Amino acid sequence: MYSKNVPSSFPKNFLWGGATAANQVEGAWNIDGKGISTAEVVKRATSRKNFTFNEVTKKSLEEAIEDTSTITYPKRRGIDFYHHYEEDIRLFAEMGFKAYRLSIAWARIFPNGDENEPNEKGLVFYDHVFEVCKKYGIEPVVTISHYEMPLGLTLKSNGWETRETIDEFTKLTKVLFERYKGQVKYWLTFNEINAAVWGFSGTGALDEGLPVAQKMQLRYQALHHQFIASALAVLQCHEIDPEAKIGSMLARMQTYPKTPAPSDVRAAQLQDQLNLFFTDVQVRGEYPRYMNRYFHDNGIELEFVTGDEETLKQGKVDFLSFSYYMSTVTSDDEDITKVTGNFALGEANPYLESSEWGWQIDPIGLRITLNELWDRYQVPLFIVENGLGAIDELTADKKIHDDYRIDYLRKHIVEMKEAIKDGVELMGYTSWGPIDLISASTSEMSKRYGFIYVDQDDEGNGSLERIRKDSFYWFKEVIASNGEKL
Ligand code: BGP
Repeated sequence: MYSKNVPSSFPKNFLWGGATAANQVEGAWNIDGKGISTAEVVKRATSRKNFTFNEVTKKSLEEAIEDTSTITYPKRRGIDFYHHYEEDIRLFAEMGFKAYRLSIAWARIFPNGDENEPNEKGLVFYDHVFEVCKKYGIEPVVTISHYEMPLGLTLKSNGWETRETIDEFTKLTKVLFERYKGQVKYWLTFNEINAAVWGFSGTGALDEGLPVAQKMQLRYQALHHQFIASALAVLQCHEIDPEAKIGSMLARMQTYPKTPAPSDVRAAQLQDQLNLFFTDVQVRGEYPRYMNRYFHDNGIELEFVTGDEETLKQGKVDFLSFSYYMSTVTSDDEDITKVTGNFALGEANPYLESSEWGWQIDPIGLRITLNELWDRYQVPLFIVENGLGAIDELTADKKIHDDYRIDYLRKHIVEMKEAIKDGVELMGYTSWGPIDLISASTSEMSKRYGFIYVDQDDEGNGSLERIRKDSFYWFKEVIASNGEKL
């Protein structure tokens, strides 16, 4: 539609806020009836470049079940949000948050995954969290499964490898939609749905020792089960609470060709297709054709049952959310088994700087991505993760001067504004880890993203005191001015 009006900035009802995940903040891993989750058997990394994220084997799992250490398994302790949520949400409100993205610990609701009745104490915890959000006028944005599931389902059905897990998920989502109807307006089904093809943290399935082809066969089949579970959740959600909106969530990585050589450009195009495949299914409601060739070439044969195609068609999402941290460079066809952490780092881009963890910082890439996603799908977009993981220094007078974080966020917000002027429909922005939390890829505490510092080290020592960083005051101004004062 032609119009002379070019939007000048962020829409009035823009959802500014922050995002966390249950297994990275809650702690309280074994109280009030909660069962152990898959995230809680992932060991802490021994070095900064060592991503332990998907490194779970049959043997390490057995050890983890025996071991009650929260030092070896930091996601069991988080930052004790379970007992600090009132204080933490009050701090979010002080910054002016309009939205808070959080996730549900599935094992708090169904401790083993396969019970008939939910654990009431788990549901009550989220009742309280949503009540506090409401008190401050903060809209909860709830991820149903963020890199975890009850470990019981790994032991029983190898996580998402088996189709029965769809029923367990559907049981969970029904309980959630009915219980929180009217309180939660925005739902996301799976965090970074593409994590399924990266291994354990996405699938909850052990696949060590399998030849690559079989491993990928298992992961793509597990993903198919998640697609169906997600589509069924969309249908359920619309039926139970017609006011609610439910979206997909993708780890978006913009890929550039290493050179203008057409073969490199084609390699980058394939990478991009392999990244957008997930949202092609969830937004458009069917598998894209390019995947037929990819599956064929890689010896992958998916099992569909009658009705699956129809379910995908019916269960299209209302909006598309995504995380954006970096871009990548490629010169060759993607080998997805290369991914060890939560992202494939790709090749070095000489035009970009990197974080200490090697993530290449690319604000303009965010504008490119926003344009691409909008052009491709024409559904509202929501950036639900973005931020800089960095080592922060607490000064003697208890300050954190994190101008590097402000710089990162500012540059990304500037590009978001440009994309809005380009015509992109953007609903909101929840930056990752508004309060310091346990890293997903390495389980470190010292990789911090927050506006709020948490006094805890990698071994779990510290008072857990919450301290406002310089970025806290900066982000408060950003929200108060609706993105005008950067
Ligand atoms: C995403 C995850 C988050 C989060 C973030 C930062 O992949 O959805 O859970 O942690 O990345 O990653 P990390 O914690 O590894 O720095």
